[in-house]
Amino acid sequence: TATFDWQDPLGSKNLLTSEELDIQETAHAYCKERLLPRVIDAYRHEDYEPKILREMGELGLLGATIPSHGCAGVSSVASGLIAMEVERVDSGYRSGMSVQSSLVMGPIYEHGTAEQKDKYLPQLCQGTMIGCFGLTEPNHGSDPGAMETMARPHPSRKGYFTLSGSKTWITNSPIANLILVWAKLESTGKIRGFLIERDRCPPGTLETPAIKDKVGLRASITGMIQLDDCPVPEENMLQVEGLKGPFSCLNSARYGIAFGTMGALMDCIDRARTYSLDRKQFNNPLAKYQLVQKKLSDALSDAAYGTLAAIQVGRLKDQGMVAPEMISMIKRQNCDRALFGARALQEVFGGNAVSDEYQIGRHVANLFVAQTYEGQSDIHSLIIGRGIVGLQAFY
Ligand code: TGC
Ligand code: FAD
Repeated sequence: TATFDWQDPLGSKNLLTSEELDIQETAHAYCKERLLPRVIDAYRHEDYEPKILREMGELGLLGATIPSHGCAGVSSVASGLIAMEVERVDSGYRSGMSVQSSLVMGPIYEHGTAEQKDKYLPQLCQGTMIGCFGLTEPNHGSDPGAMETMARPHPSRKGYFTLSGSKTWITNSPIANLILVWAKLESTGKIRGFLIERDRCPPGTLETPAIKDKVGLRASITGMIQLDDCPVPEENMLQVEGLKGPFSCLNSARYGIAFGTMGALMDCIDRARTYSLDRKQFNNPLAKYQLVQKKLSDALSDAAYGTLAAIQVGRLKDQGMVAPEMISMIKRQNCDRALFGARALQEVFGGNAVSDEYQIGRHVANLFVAQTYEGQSDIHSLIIGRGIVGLQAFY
């Protein structure tokens, strides 16, 4: 008979190929040796080192599902396992990687011209160029279709547009060289994607101030994008029209979050298990008490179910059989359960949970953000609800 392995309770490793297991091992070793030692200081000081993306690039972790331009061309499940290992350390590090991979390289690969792919993908893949994805605006978050950022024909330069408007809560924007902005074309009212190269922007037309003093995701860098008649050549437009442009890429990014949050939850379980075995009250280790075991059981069951669901959806994704509602289901469920589990396990640490040395509070604060960005959980409830009854409840 098989023995129960709490680190892989439902035997999900049986569903992985040897290549996927190797990729997970490579990512795990990097995260443990290079990211984990940095994270407490990075989180304390809101310090994101851009060289992290270069390190990830060297290991082939960026844009990993893309099969060309120097990228690794691995399965969706393998990319999910990378997200899981990175988020086991910190959601902020996964966030920086997700944006680069799914939200900048993804749209260029899916909707870019051959010239755009050749120009940007190799540098993005190596992490020598950093990208960001600007969809959310100060007045339009859950409802990006109502965006105000506008692209107009340049008044004097033929073949150019000017972009005006502002985006907020944009991961990587203060350090990005390549800024993907979704804006409405004034002539058609249709949403288009524009690749803005920071170096080519005249002074005063592009600002990307950082948003400081965050209470979560402090190990990633977040900022605004402020555009004031910023000139962008027509050749830097993506070849897709409408909201399906940003949303087609969000499917991959949301998939990465669904898988990644299971890494954060597993780290909470691991830390709470160790702590509860070491810490004694009333002459017994905390781990001996039923209420503590229930918290561990609940969280581990959620992590096991969430991981299996993410593997299944990844397999369907690679067969071209994934519906957006499936992605919404695992994004919502895994974020909600990871946040719930992390919050319950925080209690196991008692007062020590308040010290950042125990690392549990960091996951709780981060997982609130994971539940919020790329469609807050209630928004995903409505996407799933629309899939069930065929009626949309957004407006
Ligand atoms: P709706 O009418 O539903 O759709 C408009 C068009 O878009 C298409 N579409 C999709 N296509 C592919 N995949 C999807 N998941 C899609 N969802 C929608 C749809 O087919 C339609 O196409 P067409 O050709 O018919 O025009 O649009 P709506 O305006 O009613 O949308 C409502 C809603 C709520 C579903 C949507 O706006 C939504 O999901 N809101 C959440 C906002 C969001 O996710 N923002 C993400 C910002 S980026 C971010 O957070 C990055 S954090 C990164 C990090 O640090 O890790
Ligand atoms: P709102 O849309 O104002 O929603 C507030 C609340 O109202 C939510 O609980 C929501 O579920 C609820 N709500 C809204 N509409 C409805 C409705 N119809 N029915 C029921 N409830 C509703 N965006 C980017 O474009 N790029 C990025 O790189 C990026 N990175 C981010 C990084 C961080 C750290 C954070 C915090 C956010 C980031 N975002 C990014 C923005 C993120 O996607 C938005 O915060 C998110 O989409 C929610 O939008 P909002 O904050 O404007 O909330």
